Amino acid sequence: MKPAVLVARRIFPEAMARLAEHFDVSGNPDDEVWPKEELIRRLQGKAGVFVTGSEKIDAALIAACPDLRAVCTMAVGYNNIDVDACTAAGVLVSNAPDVLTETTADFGFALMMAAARRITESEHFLRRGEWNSWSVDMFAGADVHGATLGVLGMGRIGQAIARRGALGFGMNVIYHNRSRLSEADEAAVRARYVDKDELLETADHVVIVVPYSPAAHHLIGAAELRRMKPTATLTNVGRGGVVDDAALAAALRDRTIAAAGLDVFENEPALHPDLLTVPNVVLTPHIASSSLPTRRAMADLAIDNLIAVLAGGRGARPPTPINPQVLAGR
Ligand code: 8YV
Repeated sequence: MKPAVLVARRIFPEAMARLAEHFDVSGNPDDEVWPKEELIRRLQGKAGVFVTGSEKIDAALIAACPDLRAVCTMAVGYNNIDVDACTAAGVLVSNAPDVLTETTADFGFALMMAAARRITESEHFLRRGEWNSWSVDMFAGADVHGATLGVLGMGRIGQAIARRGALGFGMNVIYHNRSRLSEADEAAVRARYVDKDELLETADHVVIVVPYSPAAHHLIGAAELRRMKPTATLTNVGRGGVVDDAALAAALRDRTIAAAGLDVFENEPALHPDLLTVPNVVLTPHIASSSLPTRRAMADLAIDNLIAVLAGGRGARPPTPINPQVLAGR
């Protein structure tokens, strides 16, 4: 008998077909996540669950789903999963790193450039039919080439953004991270470590790629925004909640900083209403990893993990486990 697996949200038909080769699979046909009670009900008798970045897999859910042995997310971020509760219950958790690094870095760079060069703001001006003549400072923005790029959060995606800045755009790259890179890694991405205040005060463009954790909540708030140059931009492709969205909207309105590019939000998919009224922010709906090949690779990696844990036989190792210690107990 094949192990039973639940797919908590609509995914590609090809991914469902691949799962069906190995599992007795049932899925959510919709993009909406199920309410918690319904998710728990549907998880009864399931050995594995395929999730994305939004379903709350908390201690209560784990306690209510005693058959569960694997929680595999197609996201790299896993702040929606209580890993400690999973570990205590012997449930393997995996995420999907690496496969989305370059795509997400491309998008982060694009958002930063769009904010710096005022691309969506000027497009809206065109769409409103307001372009009547040339003017010397029309939508004059900030340069990206040769500017100072400050990367906050120097994991895989941060390093990929730093490389783009240094090698592609001749930027002076500084970074801040909980831990410093090795000398060799710093040399590879041509980035110099600074403290957070120096990064905020010196960068022309700050790009945030910090995962969410309670310690990172509002890492950037009103006080941090005041440290930045009035000509600077702030881009966030990490996680909502790392930036205080109300404080950022106020800083954009008051021109404390020049512009922002945001792909992630505190209460997404709901946006802070003030962000919708300031013109100098580029807003996208959490799509930084969304190229088709990358989303397919993310889904495949989650499936690889499910197969290894639930159908791989003795000794099969999931490729990207978060809590591999639970495997030792099996
Ligand atoms: C996902 C992300 O699109 O991987 C992550 O952590 O934020 C995005 O790439 C999202 O979480 C859905 O899986």
